[in-house]
Amino acid sequence: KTQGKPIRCKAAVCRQAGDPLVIEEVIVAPPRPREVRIRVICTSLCHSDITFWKLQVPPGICPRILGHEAIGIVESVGENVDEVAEGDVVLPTFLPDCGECTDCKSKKSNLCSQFPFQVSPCMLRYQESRFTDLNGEVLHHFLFVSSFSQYTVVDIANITKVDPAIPPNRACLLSCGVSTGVGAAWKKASVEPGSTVAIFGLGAIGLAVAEGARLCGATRIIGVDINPGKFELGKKFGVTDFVNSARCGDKSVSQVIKEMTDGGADYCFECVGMASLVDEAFACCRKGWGKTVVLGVDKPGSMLSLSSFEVLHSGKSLMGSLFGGLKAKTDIPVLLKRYMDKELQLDEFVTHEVKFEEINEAFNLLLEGKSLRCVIWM
Ligand code: CXF
Ligand code: ZN
Repeated sequence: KTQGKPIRCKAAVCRQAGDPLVIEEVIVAPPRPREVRIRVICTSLCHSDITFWKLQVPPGICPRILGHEAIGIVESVGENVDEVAEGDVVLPTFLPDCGECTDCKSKKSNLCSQFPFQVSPCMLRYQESRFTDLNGEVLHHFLFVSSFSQYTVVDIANITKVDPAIPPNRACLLSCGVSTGVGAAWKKASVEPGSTVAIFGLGAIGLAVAEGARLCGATRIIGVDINPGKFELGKKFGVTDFVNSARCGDKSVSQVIKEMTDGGADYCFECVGMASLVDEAFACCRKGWGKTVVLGVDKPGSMLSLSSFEVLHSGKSLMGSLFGGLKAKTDIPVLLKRYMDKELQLDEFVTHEVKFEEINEAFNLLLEGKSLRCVIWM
């Protein structure tokens, strides 16, 4: 029995920002009150892992264990945990859902105020790490998940119990990327049947927005990307039209989309993480009722250039969202059921699967734009 004892296992450690991960033996401490130790079954690589892997700041953030899109089995629970038990299949999520605060109790938000979102190097409730290397050096956490380890400790606020019948290499996608995209269309924008949608950036998140919009009954889904090959790919997820933003001539993308849609799209989504594209998306959502949702993660400090006059006169809305506006514990099981009922597509997102030892290959595939989701089997 491992319960209550430290576990020695393998983890892929980011020793230095931007350097290949190093697979090494680590020690994973037992869970403290309101925490759960899970054996990670598989994890998939999300672009945010790459964004933070490259980041040199804050100083002292390395060594750390990245990874936040995963599925696992509960190995043991800390004190005061009755939501899950040993053997349960769970999805960890980076966004806490405490279920107790004003925001978690409201249908209108998924931004917990008891445990506000942060890229913390520690456990949620304690300024501590559960990881050490064999020399006793502390290894930091990432996004409260750190799934690039065969075992990890996650707070109960970041855990959703799921139906074990779903294949793990599909379910893990609902832990971050696909949920974020589908949720943005479904919960944040509330796309209606018959609407026109424009999606800036057809990576996994943009394609998941398309999938969500398709499920909501959107009739026109316009994909915008600089890679023309994304149109064929996008069609699988409901993309009906394509704009190559690198080939718009003297027109701006927003002009092109306004002309295509006779005045603008009902819903626009920015999935690249480029402030100038948020401006473009806002510019081509329809006056009066258009909504623009920001999903992309741009560099800290990048600013929009909207004029207040423009916002006033347009009657449009601009909204941000983390995790697509979804509440993990209530909404992930709904998406999971829709996959089991063959409505929501997940298989199509998985372009690659690798063994844990090949985790750096998963990084290369995503960096080179060759993969949508690469599942890493632990
Ligand atoms: C992101 C969302 C924006 C901040 C960092 C984490 N989510 C997951 O990939
Ligand atoms: Zn992610």
